Amino acid sequence: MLKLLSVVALIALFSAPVSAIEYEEHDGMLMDHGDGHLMDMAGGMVMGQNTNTLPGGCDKISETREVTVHAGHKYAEKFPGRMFSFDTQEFNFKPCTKLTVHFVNEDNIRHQWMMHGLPKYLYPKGMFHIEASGPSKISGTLILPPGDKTYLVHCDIAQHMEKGMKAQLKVGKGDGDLPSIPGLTALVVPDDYKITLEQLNAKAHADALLPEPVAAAPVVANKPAAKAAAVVVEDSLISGVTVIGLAIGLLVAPYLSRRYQGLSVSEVITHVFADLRALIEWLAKYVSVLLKLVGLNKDKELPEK
Ligand SMILES: [Cu+2]
Repeated sequence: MLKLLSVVALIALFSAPVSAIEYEEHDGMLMDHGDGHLMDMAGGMVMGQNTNTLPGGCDKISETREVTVHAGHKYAEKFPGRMFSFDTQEFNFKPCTKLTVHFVNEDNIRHQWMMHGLPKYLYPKGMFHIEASGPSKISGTLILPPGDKTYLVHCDIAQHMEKGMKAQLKVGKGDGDLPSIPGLTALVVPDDYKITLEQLNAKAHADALLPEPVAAAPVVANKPAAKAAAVVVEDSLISGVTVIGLAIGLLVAPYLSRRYQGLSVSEVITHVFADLRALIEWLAKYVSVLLKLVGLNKDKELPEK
């Protein structure tokens, strides 16, 4: 009898679901921050919530619908080359539908269900947006506008749409299909697996009309490594300076526009020349320091030769 019981206990143990995911339930916990913006401290958020204001052109709510959308890596498995996806790529609703979306994030990262192109007088930035950090369920409601239109739905976390988390929502008949929707429409830029990396680089060179890499400056005998190192130093120096220049430009542009605001043309010119002079003086100092550094490195190399 004891043996039988233990066998039964063992069977029960092994047939129990293995580590079911713990889902956070955001609904009912969200704080209303006004303007349809709801959020909680656990990473759940709804923006553009609208449960009762009719969009212009809607006489009444045509119907009330609910849809559950799952989001996660596993839904991308059937789309080769994609990483994230929703379980549904196309939604269809009548104009003026009151729609509640139950969003279920099944990954241990943040995902969104973000809809674009809605009337801006009703939805901030024309967006309705549900977001969940980690495995969780969260719901949001909006009222769809009238007319036939296709709306973009995606996850706006960096690269998630490009990696497959993209869908379309057609109100009425919609007004066409969006590109690059997994399993639905063709990629805007199709991958070409026939071309090799070398061919791609050669093509890029030809396209940019770049000169072919110059073959060999004077070779230091038996020291190809030293030569390579010298080339690398030169390359990194150029790209480093370029990057610094760009960064300075980006940082300085807004400052300059503020600095010269409200001045007459001649005043601006005077200021620009004074500033340029200061900048050149500063750059001269900077370059001389750099040259000194390069000189020091050369000195270090000399004993090896
Ligand atoms: Cu995402």
